[in-house]
Amino acid sequence: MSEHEQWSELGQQLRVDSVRAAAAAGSGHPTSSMSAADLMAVLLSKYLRYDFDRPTNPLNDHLIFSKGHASPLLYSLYKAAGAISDEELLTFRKLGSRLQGHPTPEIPWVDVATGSLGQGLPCAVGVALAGKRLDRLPYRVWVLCGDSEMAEGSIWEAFDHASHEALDNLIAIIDVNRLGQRGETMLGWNTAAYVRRAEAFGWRALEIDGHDVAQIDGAYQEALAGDGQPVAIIARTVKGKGVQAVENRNGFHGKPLEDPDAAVRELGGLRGLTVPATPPTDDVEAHRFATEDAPPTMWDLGAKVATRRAFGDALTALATADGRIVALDGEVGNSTYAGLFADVHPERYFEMYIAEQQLVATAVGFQVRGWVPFAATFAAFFSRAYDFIRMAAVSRADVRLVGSHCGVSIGEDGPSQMALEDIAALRSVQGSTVLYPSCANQTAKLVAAMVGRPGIVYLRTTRAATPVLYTAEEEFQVGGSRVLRSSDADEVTVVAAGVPLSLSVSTAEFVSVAIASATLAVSLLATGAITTLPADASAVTVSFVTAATGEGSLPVLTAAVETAPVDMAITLLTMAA
Ligand SMILES: Cc1ncc(C[n+]2csc(CCOP(=O)(O)OP(=O)(O)O)c2C)c(N)n1
Repeated sequence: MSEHEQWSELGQQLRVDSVRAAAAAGSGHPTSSMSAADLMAVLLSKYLRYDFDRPTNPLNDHLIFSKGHASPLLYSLYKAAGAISDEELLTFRKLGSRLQGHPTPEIPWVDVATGSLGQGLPCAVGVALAGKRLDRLPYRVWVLCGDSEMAEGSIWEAFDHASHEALDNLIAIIDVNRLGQRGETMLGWNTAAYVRRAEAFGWRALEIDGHDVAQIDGAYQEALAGDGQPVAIIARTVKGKGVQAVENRNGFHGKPLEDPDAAVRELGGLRGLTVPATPPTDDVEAHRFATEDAPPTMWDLGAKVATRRAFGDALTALATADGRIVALDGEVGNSTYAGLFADVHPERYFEMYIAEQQLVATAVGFQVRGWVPFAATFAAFFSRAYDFIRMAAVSRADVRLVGSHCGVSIGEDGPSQMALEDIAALRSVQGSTVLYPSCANQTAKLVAAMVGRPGIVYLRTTRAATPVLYTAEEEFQVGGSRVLRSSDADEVTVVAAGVPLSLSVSTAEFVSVAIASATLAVSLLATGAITTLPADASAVTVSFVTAATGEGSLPVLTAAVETAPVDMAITLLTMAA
């Protein structure tokens, strides 16, 4: 059998196995798998450098299915590579199987969870960028995209960044099968339009017939030219290719084939081909950044320092001693103070411009390769990347996010710049940690704690300078709380963090004196690290309480809140007065 015939045979096997997997599951996306089978057959047979026995090999290529619903194809490829058995393939989508409906890194050869379309390519940009500027290794990043998926804005953030960073180690294979979920895609088979768009974004575009193995081979060969440009292979394909009942027909997306046995016969029956991928052989080690001891950052009690500034100083010092730490920012580094990091560690700093989805996706890509990314922007703007954060949690990614300008205290900039929902939004992400430091010394301690903490770890920082409340020697336990001050006369407990805590501190002195007639005194319980409500916050949760006096009259208490219950605060204060 000629090489080309072998590739075509493998393509048919991948189709057969995709049909069988979906049939066994009673669900799945066989037709989306069948269109890209030949593209994957040639990739596995000749181009993918991958050691399936050692997925952590730093030299391995990366293969990311941005169209994650084509998981039957990916798992069939794993079977063809000898990585999983036929028996396991048929556990697809069953409870307890690692072969879930959409790929996740529970499978050792999967880098990032996909299935929310428009995310695989941006994450791949992160991996490819790590290859170029951090690891400095010759691995390539291959990405399979759907054509309907190309309507996602995040795809074009990825295109933009990949060419800006000259990622010629990135190859996007676009499976232009004309159909999406409910019908024809925006561009149908107008492959020329994809070519023009890719080229306009600074990519090299190669247009091919995605079922002609010779053309596929030629395109992959050309894609490896390494001329400073990322490559888009625009492959015209047929959805459901090989089975007449579904081929190029609408209405069969995301459904197992009605007669899988007939389909397998039509595809030429079962095959037992095993095509082990070629493991990488380069003799080169991943780059490591030089480190040196750095004194921890600290501030004097009572000094006024914004926690965003403390974050910038603390991270910069930590990175001097820890070469794994990298920083990214969404074109606001002079506001978040991530820019301080850029001044000292320019090689490990990444300007992501105003592209928050790509900002988070790049961080996810970096951690795939073991780097420790801190991604910063205004806290409010992480909401633009919320689905990337949600999917990063599905990936079990270790990503540190730092959002500045949180809460109403940013004042005159107005609500468009204020993060008000961020505590609730980030805390509801599975396995997340939300940190809200109250002073500079505490910020430094929490930034250090973020380095080794798994999952999505979010630090919200404040624009305004607030007093240093804790000494640099104090230690903080994530999830803990402590009593800042209290007395036997206390009737109310104020639980607060961040700006509300510093306001409460100044208010507490005033309240206990000013309304002594009402015998109200306040004890302060500070939560430096909000993970859940602190177990010892048995009293009342009030975000913050400010007091104001009317001239010559009794004190007027006003409750102001950032994210917590206004009614509760007002009721509490009314009762007290
Ligand atoms: C962000 C997002 N929106 C919608 C979906 C639902 N969905 C799953 S597959 C699909 C169609 C994808 O079409 P295409 O990218 O052309 O891939 P094909 O299946 O045709 O290969 C849609 C809309 C999704 N998974 N993610």
